[in-house]
Amino acid sequence: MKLREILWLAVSCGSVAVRACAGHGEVQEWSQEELDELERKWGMEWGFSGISTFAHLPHVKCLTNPTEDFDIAIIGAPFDTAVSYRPGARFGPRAIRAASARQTSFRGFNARAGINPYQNWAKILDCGDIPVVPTDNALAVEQMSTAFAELGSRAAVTPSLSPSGKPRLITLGGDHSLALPALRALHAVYGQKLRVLHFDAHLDTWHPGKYPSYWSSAQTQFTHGSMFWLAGQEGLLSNASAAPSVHAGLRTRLSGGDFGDYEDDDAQNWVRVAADEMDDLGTKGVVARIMDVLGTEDPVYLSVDIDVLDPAFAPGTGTPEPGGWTTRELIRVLRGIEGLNLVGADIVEVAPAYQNNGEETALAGAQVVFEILSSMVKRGMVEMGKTAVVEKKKGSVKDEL
Ligand SMILES: *[C@@H]1O[C@H](CO)[C@@H](O)[C@H](O)[C@H]1NC(C)=O
Ligand SMILES: [Mn+2]
Repeated sequence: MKLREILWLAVSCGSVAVRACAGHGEVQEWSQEELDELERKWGMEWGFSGISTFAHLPHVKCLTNPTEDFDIAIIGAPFDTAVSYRPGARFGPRAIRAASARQTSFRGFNARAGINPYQNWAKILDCGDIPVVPTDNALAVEQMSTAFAELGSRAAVTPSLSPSGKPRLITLGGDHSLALPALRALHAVYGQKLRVLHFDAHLDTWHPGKYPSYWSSAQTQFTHGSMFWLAGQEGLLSNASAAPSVHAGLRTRLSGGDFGDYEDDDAQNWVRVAADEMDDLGTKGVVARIMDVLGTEDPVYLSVDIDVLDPAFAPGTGTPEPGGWTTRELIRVLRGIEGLNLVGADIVEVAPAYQNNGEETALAGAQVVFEILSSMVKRGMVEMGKTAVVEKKKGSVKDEL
């Protein structure tokens, strides 16, 4: 190649958007109009196309991009080595992302909520997964705590519409033990004790000694049934009797021959809503019970164990218990509690290996995330003084919900 040609290439290839710079001598810069046209032509994704991120959201590895900002992030924690029964929730984040494929920004209007969380004020990203080690739980907890604290302490893009100006994380689990590192991070970021709303068949406030074994170690203390006990011990949870945390959907068997587990739970400042109360109170009554206790001001961490649903609706989970809520009931309850001041959330215990190809467990998990996103975005709209879109029904009165 002659020197003159090399110089010519250096000049013409210097700009970013050039076509055929080393080819046949034809050089053309791409205008913004042309790039927009390409986007219109090829940028669209069908539900079933594209690389699997949550709801086709942009994917950024936020942990390796410290300057990336967001209002709400989806973050995967593929960790399942603290389970007491079936393992497999490490595949939960992948399954939930795949099951979210029919959530798109262009058809993301939540008719129950009256907003489209994907076309509103909030910048929402899929931040990928924390590379949690599967071979050392002490290290795994340290990794998760560090990752949640790092992401959670960034500045929100829209601080005036986010609690304390901080962005919010929605974690795709993973087994339920990840709530401990999540609460550690929130306690550090907000500098205060947290209240928890916990949907689950199980208490998860069990003293580690409630899993009797001659063989124990520091590591055996940390399980997906003891993490709220541990969080209480560490002083992460509100211990004021006027500001308890709430379990909802309970139907677990208890230890031994009495209600000792409930007494331990009372002593840890929890209020319990049993699964069966759905029959007696209905979704509105369950919502009222929860909101009466938690109110709309205190920061609340929302933790959703998919086993709150009946195994008929969510068989792909680690510790299934018959007699749970339907997916529709859970969705109605989640819509009803949209006034909570949510500072973070998780959806855990989705273990896709234990169900068929219908993806019902992961679909329910993806829907839970959609409802939580809707509530977080709607809460910001309330801060803005804006309201959701109200349906105009022909010849009928808008129903109260
Ligand atoms: C709550 O915990 C703090 C320590 O974090 C302690 O000082 C306080 O007495 C506790 N309050 C109640 C009501 O137990
Ligand atoms: Mn649980």
